[in-house]
Amino acid sequence: IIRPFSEVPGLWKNGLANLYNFWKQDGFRNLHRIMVQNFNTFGPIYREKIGYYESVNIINPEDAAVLFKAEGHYPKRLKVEAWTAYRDYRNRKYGVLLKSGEDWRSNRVILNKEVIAPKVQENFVPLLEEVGHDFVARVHKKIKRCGQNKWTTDLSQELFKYALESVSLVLYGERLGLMLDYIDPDAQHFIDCITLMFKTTSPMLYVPPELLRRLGSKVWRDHVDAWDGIFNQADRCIQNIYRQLRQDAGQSKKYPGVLASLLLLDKLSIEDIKASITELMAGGVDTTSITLLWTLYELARHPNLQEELRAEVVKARAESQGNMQEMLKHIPLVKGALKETLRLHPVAVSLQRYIAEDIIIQNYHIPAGTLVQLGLFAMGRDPKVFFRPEQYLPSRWLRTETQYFKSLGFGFGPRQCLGRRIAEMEMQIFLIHMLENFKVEKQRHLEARSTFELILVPDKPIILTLKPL
Ligand code: HEM
Ligand code: 2DC
Repeated sequence: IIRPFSEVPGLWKNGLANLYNFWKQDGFRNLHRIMVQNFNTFGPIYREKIGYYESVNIINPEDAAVLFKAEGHYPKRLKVEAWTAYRDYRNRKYGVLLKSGEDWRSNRVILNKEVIAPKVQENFVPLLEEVGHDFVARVHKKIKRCGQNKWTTDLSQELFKYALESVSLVLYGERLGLMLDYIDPDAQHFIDCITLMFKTTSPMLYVPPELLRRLGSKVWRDHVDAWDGIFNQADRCIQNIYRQLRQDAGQSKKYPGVLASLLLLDKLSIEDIKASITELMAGGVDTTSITLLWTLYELARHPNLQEELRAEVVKARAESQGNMQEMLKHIPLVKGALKETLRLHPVAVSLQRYIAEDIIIQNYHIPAGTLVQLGLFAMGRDPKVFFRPEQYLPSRWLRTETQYFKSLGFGFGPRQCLGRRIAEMEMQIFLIHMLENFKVEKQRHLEARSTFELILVPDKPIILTLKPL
């Protein structure tokens, strides 16, 4: 027997009261844990309303499959209104991240060809390898300078620079020089702006940004400053390439980067290209760097596993005679480690879709148009979904047991992460280089947890020690 939508358990009748309770529980930073609590209280499906934000939440992989089958031709995520409000306010175009309908699809199809298609991926490998190599050289230098044959530090700033250098090289075909001793202050400002942009977004998920803007609130002003900084820096990079491209018509055979490829392809308007390139540049920093930081943290906590991964990498290097593209096919455990990191420390607390048709989940009828969220953080830690979920076990991804709708860190389907392949290659190449060169250790008492700042990030600095092998 199928039960009506109105009977889905949960607190959805008084959005304002729920917002107040949410705020009392410090929900802005604990969203992921509150979701786990709610699943424990209400079971595998619950309905909620916080402020003006209404959704149905699910946790099972089988239910995720039902959700994604109903996403329709133009999949739509939760609209992050702070992001669209900024663009409306400054009269800037939406990129692929924020577009919808046919406009999204036509842009996404063209971007897929230049960013995610297997054919272009091979162009990225040597670029990412170069940055990985420079990162290792930089760490060796830091170790020498310390004079203790090791380097103990919070690596997050270094990883931000690594990620920005990598994504910029892929997008622009040019180095920013962030692996050098003295770096461009504008690039550092860009990094700080992204962090501020994410941080100031989360409070505005539950209160309309438009309202905050009219009230002249600080969080809105900081948010505008952050995006201004992001757009200004991206504009400078884009202008630079655009000018160069117009000057030397005699093109070299070398791969020119995603931006130049899109300009030469001439299928999207310059304004559309600029909007999406800016999003790719901004989306490519905190996401991969924090995932790498969590991975190093887990490897430091599991020294035996670290040795196992190192052995795999050494063997892969020998088998592929140093050909990186080939090498990437021989590191299943490294790939498993990255999946395992995203299971326990996902970047996105949830995946969401406004469903295009009515569906039935857990025997409840859910009408078309409802915002349905898959609790990605909660799913990754659910013992009904993963055997011994608290254990970091990369090898669980090698087994033949079903992985049906369980590896969703980058989302699913045509609206999944556009940067996925760049991110995966960038992270794999980074780990290869690090494992070949350093041992990673952590302080005995360090226990970090996730905190929600729109994306999930460590709640304290992760101090690691790198020792040359
Ligand atoms: C979208 C995760 C890195 C650019 C997304 C989504 C997730 C995600 C979960 C939403 C997908 C969905 O709704 O199904 C991640 C993770 C990353 C990562 C875990 C790294 C570990 C990157 C990078 C870039 C990027 C490096 C840029 C180079 C984007 C863009 C979208 C997106 C543009 C929106 C796509 C669209 O709406 O069509 N990402 N991401 N991401 N990501 Fe990533
Ligand atoms: C945040 O309740 C929590 O990849 C909300 O690279 C629901 C929600 C909606 C959209 C998600 C967001 C969450 C987390 C950050 C994501 C975003 C879609 C894309 C974005 C997952 C789960 C991200 C980090 C992009 C960001 C690109 C941007 C900076 C230009």
